[in-house]
Amino acid sequence: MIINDTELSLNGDGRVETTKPTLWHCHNSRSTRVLWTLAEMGIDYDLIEMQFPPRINQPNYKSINVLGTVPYFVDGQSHMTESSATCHYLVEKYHHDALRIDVSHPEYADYINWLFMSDATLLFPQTIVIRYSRFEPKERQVPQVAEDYKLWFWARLKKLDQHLLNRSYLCDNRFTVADITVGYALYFGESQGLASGYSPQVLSYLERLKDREHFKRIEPIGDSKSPFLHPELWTMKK
Ligand SMILES: N[C@@H](CCC(=O)N[C@@H](CS)C(=O)NCC(=O)O)C(=O)O
Repeated sequence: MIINDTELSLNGDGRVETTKPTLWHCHNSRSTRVLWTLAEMGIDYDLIEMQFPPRINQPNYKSINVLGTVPYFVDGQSHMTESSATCHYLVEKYHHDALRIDVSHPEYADYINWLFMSDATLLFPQTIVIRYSRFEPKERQVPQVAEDYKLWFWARLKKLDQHLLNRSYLCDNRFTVADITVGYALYFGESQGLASGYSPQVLSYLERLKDREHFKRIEPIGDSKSPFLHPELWTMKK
């Protein structure tokens, strides 16, 4: 259910309290990973939609999440700020075997490697590209840095290129949260105009993921508050 976070209260330690698993989300941001996982799992949750960047646009957000970033996720006493870790937490905590790989499985190391790689290696360089080509005011943009990190991102896709030559999904021949976390990094890159560096097998993998019913359902959530889609909402440069 979509709620307003003014409906939530803080406990004695100043931490926000929720009655259900609750996600703070901005359209197209990394919180998409968590939203997609919640949808695939079919569990009940609350959602707070915000305008990006929330540290500027969402009143009091930093009193809930001191980093001011998305996602922010609360489940009982658990408070999380890392998107891929939150997906991992969800499938473990709720024993969602269809989306997880067990530690005893021969591909477990691969699985956990993809989960970590999805943000540290595949998403991080993209944030440098968009910061120095779009987010910063014109006089602070650095085309050389943006170009270098675009090439850096494309080079880091080599392992995925190889891996997908004879596979439809990353692990155990089936869709798991590793596909959600890596798939989101590819989806974000595509939305930022970086898909021209994707190999044919990466492009068809991304199409396969975007064709999932749950992804199609969650993808538009919060789009009316997106400054990427509605540039008049852009406040980062003020
Ligand atoms: N490593 C974190 C990064 C979280 C993060 O930096 N999120 C971005 C959106 S994708 C954000 O909130 N940026 C706004 C800001 O830095 O103010 C994760 O995987 O969730």
